[in-house]
Amino acid sequence: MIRIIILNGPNLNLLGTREPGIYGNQTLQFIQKRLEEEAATYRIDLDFYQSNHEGKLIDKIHEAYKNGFNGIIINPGAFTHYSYAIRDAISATNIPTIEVHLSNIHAREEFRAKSVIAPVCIGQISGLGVDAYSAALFALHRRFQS
Ligand code: CA2
Repeated sequence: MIRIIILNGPNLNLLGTREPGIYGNQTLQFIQKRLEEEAATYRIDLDFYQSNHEGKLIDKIHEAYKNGFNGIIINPGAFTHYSYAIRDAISATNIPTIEVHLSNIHAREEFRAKSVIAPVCIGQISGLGVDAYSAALFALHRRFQS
């Protein structure tokens, strides 16, 4: 069975409670449930994890490698823009990874347009709200479909 982990970075635990104009009004728990339903239709085994801590996200990437996960979907939050440590973890483990963003990072402040993570990912999906995660899951499903 294909195993995929969805990682969410800092402040994404606040989803649905603040700034609905930018990030929508769905909570992270709701998003998780929706993605678990979609994963089940693809027969994908899905893990879901959120942390506000850079090192914990890196530990999860290492764990995914040790446990033979096939793919990663990551919304690194603001770490997107400056975490060379998360970038190195993805690059070192070489697990096919898709970077996702709820908002369009190219249509906001200038500092958000730059991702230091995207160059080590197989793709980046930004600006489609929760559908960014669904699109990433679909893309990984297609990639591993035999
Ligand atoms: O658009 C995205 O998904 C981001 O990764 C979200 C990050 C931001 O730093 C990135 O530039 C783009 C921030 C997540 C903050 O989430 C909140 C959710 C609700 C209320 C406040 C913040």
